[in-house]
Amino acid sequence: KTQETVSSSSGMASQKIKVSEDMAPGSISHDESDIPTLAFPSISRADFQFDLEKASDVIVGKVEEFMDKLGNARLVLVDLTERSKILSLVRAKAAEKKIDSKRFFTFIGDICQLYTKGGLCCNVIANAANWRLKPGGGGVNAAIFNAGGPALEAATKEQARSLLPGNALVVPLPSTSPLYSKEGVTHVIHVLGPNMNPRRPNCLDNDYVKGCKVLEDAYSSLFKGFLSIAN
Ligand code: AR6
Repeated sequence: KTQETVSSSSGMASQKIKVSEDMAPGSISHDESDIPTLAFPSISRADFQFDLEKASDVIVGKVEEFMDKLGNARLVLVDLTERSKILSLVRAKAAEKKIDSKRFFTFIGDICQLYTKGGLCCNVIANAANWRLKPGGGGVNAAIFNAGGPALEAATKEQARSLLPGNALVVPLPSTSPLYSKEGVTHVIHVLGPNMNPRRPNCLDNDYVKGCKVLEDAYSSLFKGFLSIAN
């Protein structure tokens, strides 16, 4: 008996997993939900106004660096619309570097509804947070705290009250959170990226030497945090 699960809302990131009862041990079996998967937004790209080309270079560079540590785990860069420039740039640069598209791919959709709306199973999602780790503020932070409910807010407070730029915080999600019960998300990783927006705290005033370093640190902390859960 063979079943196929196709998870793609866009056709851009088509993942096809075959489930077969007579597969050899060790080959891909089970369904997609068994594969540790981190979905992450492009950190600092919108409200924090980080340069698009530089942000895409940092993402692809860091993904490449972590590829051989992933085992069977997957990394998925998410954005809301098919017009997303960061997704197309990252896809092109990842293809140039011949990064394995089964281990790293892009996906269009709301990071809070990847399973229910997109059919993509992600046990971990990353948040582009603010330094106070507070709900609201717009962007993906508002969406994730809203979807995670009071359980996410309480679990976050238990771990820490603030975050420095370039750092990530792994928060185990209580099963009472709708993100857990509906979407299958067991952990949220808050990440604080560099800020280039003069109207937000700790603005780097276009210092991209520092900015790129902080963004690289942010993705390193994020991917290390994910691997500590996945392995
Ligand atoms: N699903 C997937 N991607 C999203 C979603 C979503 N629901 N919402 C936004 N994005 P941003 P930052 C994408 O602004 O630049 C907040 O106010 C978006 O298109 O969320 O790091 C916090 O409180 C973009 O590609 O994060 C902080 O103060 C990416 O997520 C500040 O914004 C990041 O955009 C952080 O700013």
